Amino acid sequence: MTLSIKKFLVTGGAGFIGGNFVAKVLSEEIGKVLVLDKLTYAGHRATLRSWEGSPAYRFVQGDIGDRQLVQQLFQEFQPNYIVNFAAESHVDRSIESADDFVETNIVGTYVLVDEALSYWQGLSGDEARSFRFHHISTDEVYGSLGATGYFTEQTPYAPNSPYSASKAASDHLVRAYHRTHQLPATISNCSNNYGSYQFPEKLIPLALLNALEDKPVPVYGDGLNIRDWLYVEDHCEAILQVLAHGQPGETYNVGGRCEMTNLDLLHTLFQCLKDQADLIREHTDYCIDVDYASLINFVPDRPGHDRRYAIDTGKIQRELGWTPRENLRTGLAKTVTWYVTHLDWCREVLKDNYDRRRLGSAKRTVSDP
Ligand code: NAD
Ligand code: TDX
Repeated sequence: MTLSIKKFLVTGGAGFIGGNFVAKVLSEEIGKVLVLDKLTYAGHRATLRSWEGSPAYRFVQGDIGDRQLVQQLFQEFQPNYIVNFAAESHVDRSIESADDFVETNIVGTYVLVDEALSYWQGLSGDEARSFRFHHISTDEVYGSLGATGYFTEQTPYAPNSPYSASKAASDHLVRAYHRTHQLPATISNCSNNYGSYQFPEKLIPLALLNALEDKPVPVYGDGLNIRDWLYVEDHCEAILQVLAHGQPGETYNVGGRCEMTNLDLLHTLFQCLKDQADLIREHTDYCIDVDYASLINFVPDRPGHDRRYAIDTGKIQRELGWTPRENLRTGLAKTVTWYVTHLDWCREVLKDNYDRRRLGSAKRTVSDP
């Protein structure tokens, strides 16, 4: 895609989608990037290592809720685009405690959008006209679908987890800053992403590592919950299209047009592992004669587990010409190759952070803090 060289302030750029977005902007020489990231358990400098030393890239460790820091970075860097990926992103963790979700997703987004307004009001001419604040959100704000139908941009919000409720609140704040103050803001609500650099707490990387290590793969409930899977690089391209051609005040739904039950997804993943047995043999000590399907381990369901998500991508397709390039087979094949050849990254990000145990499995009781 074509954009004149721009300055992108990317929050949450050391995370999964943000890291892929930074890689796209820098490798395709679309712009300069300043990453602001708190480096929580989910954010890692290792994800951005290839860019260290590049004159087009700068990293600052900090919180989007730190008003003084945010103000200072806006003034120093003078971004054309602010892209807000920073968030607590894991539903299971939000079941254990929603504190960080409220703090970052709601309060942090409020501080960021509020400071973006002051910054934008200080711009003039073309700089002011072309400035965009883009907020990354999720299809989970729409709640759960029955057997039929799709989420459109008109679907009423009905979030069911503390995570999706906090994302819904942040979407409302961004939208309100456009309606009330005319801040040129856009929002995208995307379905489940997969690809390189995803922290191994989410279904695909967790199942992939467990299967490689011949460990049980936990499947919540009956495994028939449906998600709409999108390869992360397709999501990053959609974001660039929204920045370049999206209308301020608009929301764009982004999805893979790839609905799958969790069980079907896992069987497809296992087939990809089988297909890449030679690569696994070459890069690891793991046994490749594993009956991966036998590792499936049904465990108690996630409380409040949404049954089905499916995105109608008609608007972004019609108005911005975006469609996903990868299908699940090609995207998963790339993902398996990436993880098998980046097990050092997995070890580094998991170390002292997360042992891949089940999170958020039980409803909280009165005695819980
Ligand atoms: P992630 O958990 O991998 O990364 C989040 C990043 O934000 C981390 O680098 C973390 O350190 C950083 N961060 C957290 N709190 C911060 C704070 N207070 N200040 C600054 N940085 C902070 O998440 P992800 O999967 O890359 O998701 C990115 C965004 O996309 C999120 O807003 C998420 O809600 C949204 N989203 C994710 C998916 C998905 O499938 N992963 C789908 C749709 C939307
Ligand atoms: O071990 C598991 N077993 C399992 O059956 C895990 C981690 C998940 N699941 C199920 C729950 C979901 O139905 O797999 C499905 C996918 O789960 P996650 O990977 O946790 O993703 P999900 O809860 O669908 O949310 C993701 O997509 C939307 C991201 O984490 C969100 O940030 C994004 O907004």
